[in-house]
Amino acid sequence: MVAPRLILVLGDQLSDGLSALKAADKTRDIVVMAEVAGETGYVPHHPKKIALVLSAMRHFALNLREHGWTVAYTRLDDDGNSGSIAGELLRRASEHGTSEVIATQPGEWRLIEALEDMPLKVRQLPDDRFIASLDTFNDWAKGRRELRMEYFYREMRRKTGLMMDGNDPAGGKWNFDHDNRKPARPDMLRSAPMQFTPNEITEEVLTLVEDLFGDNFGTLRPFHFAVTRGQALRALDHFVRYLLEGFGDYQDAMLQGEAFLNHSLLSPYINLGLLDPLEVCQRVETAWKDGHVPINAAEGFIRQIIGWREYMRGIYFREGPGYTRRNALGHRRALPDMYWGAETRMTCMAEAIAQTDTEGYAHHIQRLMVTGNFALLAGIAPAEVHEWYLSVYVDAYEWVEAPNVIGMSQWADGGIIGSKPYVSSGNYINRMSDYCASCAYSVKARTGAESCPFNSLYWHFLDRHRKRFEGNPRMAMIYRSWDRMDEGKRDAVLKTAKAHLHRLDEDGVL
Ligand code: FAD
Ligand code: DLZ
Ligand code: SF4
Repeated sequence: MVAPRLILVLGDQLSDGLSALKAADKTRDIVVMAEVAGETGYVPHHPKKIALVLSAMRHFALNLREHGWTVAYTRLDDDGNSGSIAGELLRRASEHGTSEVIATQPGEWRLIEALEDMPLKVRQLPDDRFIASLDTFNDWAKGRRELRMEYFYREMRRKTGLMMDGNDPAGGKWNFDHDNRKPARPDMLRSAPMQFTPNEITEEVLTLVEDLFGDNFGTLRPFHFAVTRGQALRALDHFVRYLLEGFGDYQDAMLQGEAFLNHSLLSPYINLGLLDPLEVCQRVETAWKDGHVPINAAEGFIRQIIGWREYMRGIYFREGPGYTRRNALGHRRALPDMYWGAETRMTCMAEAIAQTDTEGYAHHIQRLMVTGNFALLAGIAPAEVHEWYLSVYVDAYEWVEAPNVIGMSQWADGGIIGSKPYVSSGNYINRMSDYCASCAYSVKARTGAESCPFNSLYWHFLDRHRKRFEGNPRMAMIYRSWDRMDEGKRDAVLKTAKAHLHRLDEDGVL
């Protein structure tokens, strides 16, 4: 008899069409899936994230078995669980008398290297659940002085044909962002993302996670995520029907007590492999073609997926394993306790972090312009910021989290992703949200203990990194305004920033 091969399916590879499954022979091979401490513990993941991954894995394994696959599944609390993916492969290899493994390339260098180092014959196939292969991305990037997402996105529109009129973009423009970015109105009625009641399998996982990870940051219950492809498809349908219409208009808005607004909450499902990015975009395109949603909503949404998501992955793999250690601005401050829930008087930070705790979710602008902006202005070590984001969001996997944090948010890669840092004073947050009206700090003030910390920290950041940024044409105007301020005022702003930072270091909160 020919020895079976082991077919590795990781927790975020839950796709029927996974390249490792496509290369396998159902009648001969054994699918290996393993809940292991190495994966549940490489960062202190939010309990909702662990529960989502484990429950989705168990459902996926069940489905594979129903379709005739032999699955060797290890539960986290099984006796003999070796604690790592490599250990489980070795255990199964010895059990089944084989030394051959077929895997789909993991989304993290750490695991790619672990598979390469194994004393088994491991074949890592490309992960083709993306629109651009890594070769396609590298070909696009080769020889370019700047890797701007917008140009990559246009290539992806051409490649997929999404919202194209022949060779031209539908509606005559590639990008409708000037119609977007409206602030939210508190009286807007909108539906919430779809919620699912946990079944027996999920309940069992929730109890396990409660026991083992109850001390991690984040609230486990209530748990309403989709854990199967069928449920994820229903969540997609719900988003397209009820929320997509306002997606473009309100994608940058922030509102107290409203975690989701018009956002899709689909990233957890796409990243797990339950939804295919192209099918999601095609569904959105159809809604636009059928006249159910405006062009700015459909184009804005599709750009996030075939543009930003694909681009981020390309950068992560192009830049190599050292990317998460980059620190172009030399930031060294420890991550303050505020990020782990210590009570803060800053309403914007309190809102973003509280919903991160309860939901394992914050939308893009909260991640970028509230928690990310604050960390950058305050000079927090990017590696600590990276670890926080990787831990606390249910959709966080290194291939997508690291370029968003190290590159886009913290400018720690020295400008590969962003030509200038995403920094702003409190003004931006005030414009896009209703946070400032109920904040203990004054968004109108730049100096004094009660002034909005973003205001003085913004200038402190620009002043301390002047050498780096003053030659950047996109930042020249800002430096001119700083220089036009009278010297006494500038000193007072910098003194206020230092006082805020001192308090942050002393108390861990502002
Ligand atoms: P929507 O607002 O509904 O957007 C639709 C989809 O577009 C998302 O589901 C997602 O698949 C995709 N998307 C949008 N923006 C991005 C982006 N910048 N990069 C990649 N995909 C994007 N996204 C993750 O999936 N995992 C992360 O760990 C992650 N960390 C982030 C950290 C920071 C500091 C920042 C600024 C952004 C991060 N993002 C991350 C990107 C983005 O914030 C999330 O994809 C989005 O908030 C997910 O919520 P949603 O599904 O409701 O998105
Ligand atoms: C995130 C995660 C968690 C929490 N647990 C597991 C697990 O027990 N077993 C597994 O195969 N995968 C898990 N994952 C997903 C992996 O961490 C993910 O595959 C890698 O980080 C690569 O993206
Ligand atoms: Fe945030 Fe400043 Fe507004 Fe307070 S005043 S909510 S700290 S931006």
